[in-house]
Amino acid sequence: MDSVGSSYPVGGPPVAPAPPNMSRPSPAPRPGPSPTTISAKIVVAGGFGVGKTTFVGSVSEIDPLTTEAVMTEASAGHDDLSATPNKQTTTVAMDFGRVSLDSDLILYLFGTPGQHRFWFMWDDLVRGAIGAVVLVDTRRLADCFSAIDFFEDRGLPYVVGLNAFDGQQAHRIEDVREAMSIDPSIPIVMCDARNRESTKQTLIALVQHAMAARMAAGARR
Ligand SMILES: Nc1nc2c(ncn2[C@@H]2O[C@H](COP(=O)(O)OP(=O)(O)OP(=O)(O)O)[C@@H](O)[C@H]2O)c(=O)[nH]1
Ligand SMILES: [Mg+2]
Repeated sequence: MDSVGSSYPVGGPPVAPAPPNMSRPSPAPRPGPSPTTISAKIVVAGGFGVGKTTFVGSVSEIDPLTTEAVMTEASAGHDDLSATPNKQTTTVAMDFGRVSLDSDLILYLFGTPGQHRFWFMWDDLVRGAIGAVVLVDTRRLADCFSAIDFFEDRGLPYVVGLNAFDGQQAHRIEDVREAMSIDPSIPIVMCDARNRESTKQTLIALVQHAMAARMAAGARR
C-alpha cells in the first residue's frame, strides 16, 4: 500500500546538497607578515619638484601608486621649472609605496604633492606617521623653508635629505644647516632620490631618529 500523504519519491526525501564551500578542501595558509612584524607610516615631503615621487618610486618594492598630472601651459607663471626643465608631470594628491627595511619592519611611504595649492592635503597625509623625510634641492634652498616649518610646527620627527641633482651637491651639510637654521639634533643626509640604496639609507636615518625621539619623549614623562 502506498504511504498516504507523502509526495516524496521512493527512497525518502531528497538530501540537500552540501553548501559548495563545505565540500572543498580548506585553503593552504597564505604566507603573511609574522606576528612580530611592525609597520610604520613615513611621509616624503618637500617643495615643488625636489624629487619626492622619484624617491618613493626608487625605493618601493611594489609598483608605486602615483597621482601624476601632465603639466600644461596653464601652470606657467605658477610653477618654476627653471631647475627641472625636463619635468613634465606633477603630483596632484600623493605617492604611495612600500619597503621592507628588515624582515620585521615594513614602511609605508606617502609622498606629498609639492605645489602650494595642494598643501591643504598635507595635514591628512601626515596623520599617523612616525616621521618625515624632507627633501631639499640645494640649488634652491629658499623653496624648502615652508616644508621644514610645517614639520617643526607639528612636532613630527623629520630628517632632511639633500637630493643631489646631477650628482652635485651645491652646498656642504653644515652650510645648509646654518643657512636654514636647522637644529643640530635634526639629521641632515645627502641622498640621490633615483638610487634605491641611497633612499633606503635616508629612511634608516629617519627611523633611527624617530625612535630616538620617541624614547626621549617617553623618558621625559
Ligand atoms: N638629476 C636628477 N634628477 C632628479 C633627481 N630626482 C628627481 N629628478 C628629476 O627631477 C624631476 C622632478 O622629480 P619628481 O620626483 O617628479 O619631483 P616631485 O618632488 O615629486 O615633484 P612634485 O610632485 O611636482 O612636487 C623629474 O624630472 C626627475 O626625473 C635627482 O636626484 N637627480
Ligand atoms: Mg611628486
